[in-house]
Amino acid sequence: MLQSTKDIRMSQPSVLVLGEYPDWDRTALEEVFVCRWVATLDEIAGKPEANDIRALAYKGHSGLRDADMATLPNLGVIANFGVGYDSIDVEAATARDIKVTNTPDVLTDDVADLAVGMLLARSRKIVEASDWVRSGKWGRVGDFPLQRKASGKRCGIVGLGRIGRAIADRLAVFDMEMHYSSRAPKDTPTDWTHHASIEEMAGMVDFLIIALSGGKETAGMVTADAIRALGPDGMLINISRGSTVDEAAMLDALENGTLGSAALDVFASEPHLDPRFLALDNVLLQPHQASGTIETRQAMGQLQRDNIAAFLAGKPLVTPVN
Ligand code: 8YV
Repeated sequence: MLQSTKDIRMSQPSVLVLGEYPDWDRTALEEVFVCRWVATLDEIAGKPEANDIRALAYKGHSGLRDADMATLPNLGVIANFGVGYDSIDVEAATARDIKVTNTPDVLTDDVADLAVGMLLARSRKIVEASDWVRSGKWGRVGDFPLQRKASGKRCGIVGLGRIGRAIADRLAVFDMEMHYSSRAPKDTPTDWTHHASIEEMAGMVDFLIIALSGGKETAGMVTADAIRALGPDGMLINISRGSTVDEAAMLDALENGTLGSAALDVFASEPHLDPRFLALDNVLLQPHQASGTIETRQAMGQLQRDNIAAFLAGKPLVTPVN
C-alpha cells in the first residue's frame, strides 16, 4: 500500500506527528515521510513551517477542534490512530475540506477479547482470587468464596457494530442468550433478540456490554433508568467510551448496590478518573487498554501510515471517515 519513499518524500516536513508513538511507529513514519514531531500544536502554530503540513498523524483523546485545524492552513488529511474519532471535530474538518481517516477492523478482535476477559474476570473475581492466593489467605483462611456462573446467562450488547458483533459471537459460544440494541434489527442468528430500547433490554439481561462509538450522538445513551433496570444482580461492561454512560448515575448505583457490578476500560475523565471508582470493590478497572497488544497497535500504525501515503499520492484513502 505504501508508496515508495521517492514518490512521497519532500524536502520540507509535510507530515505533522502529534501524540506518543512507540519506536516501531517512529522509525516507520520517518522512513516513509518527512515528519515534524510535536507534543502540542502550539509548537508549530503561527510558524511559517505550519504552511508545509499536508497530513497530520493524530494519536490521542484530548481533542482536535476547528481552531486547532486552523493552525495548519494547508492540512489535507487527519489520520487518526484509533477506530474512534470522537475527539476530532469531523464536521469542522469536512467544512475545511480536510479528510479524516481511522483504523477500523484491525483492533476488533482485541477489543472483543478484552470485553469477554473483563466479563469473566469480574464474574469469577479472578483478580481478587489471585490476591487471595498471594496474600496467603488461601492457606490461612480457606477456600475463596463461591462466585456466580457466567456461561448460559443473558447478555445485552448496546450497539451491534463490528466490535459489538465480535463480542456477541464470542459470548454466543458460552451458550448465552443474546440480546442487542441498535436503531434497526441486524442480520443475526434468528435466536438473538433485537431491542429498540436500551432500558427495555437492560431489564432482561445479566450482562450489559456497551460497544457504541463515542461522540455527541451516543453521549449518555446508557441512562440512569437503564442502569436501574440492569439491577442489583446485573453487570455493566464498557469497552467503548466513558461518555456513553451516565457516569454519575452509574457511580451512585454501584455505591448503593442498585447496580451489582461493573467492568470498565473507559471513563468520562480518563486517565484521571473519578476517585469514587477507586473506593468501590464491585468494579474491575482497566486503563483503556482494549486495543493494547503489540500486534494490533502495529497494525493500527500501519493503517494510519497507509492512509497518509494514499493521501499524499492522490490515491483513494484506505479507511476514510468523511
Ligand atoms: C485508542 C481506541 O485509539 O481505537 C480506539 O478508538 O480507543 C484505542 O484503540 C488507543 O488508546 C490509542 O490511542
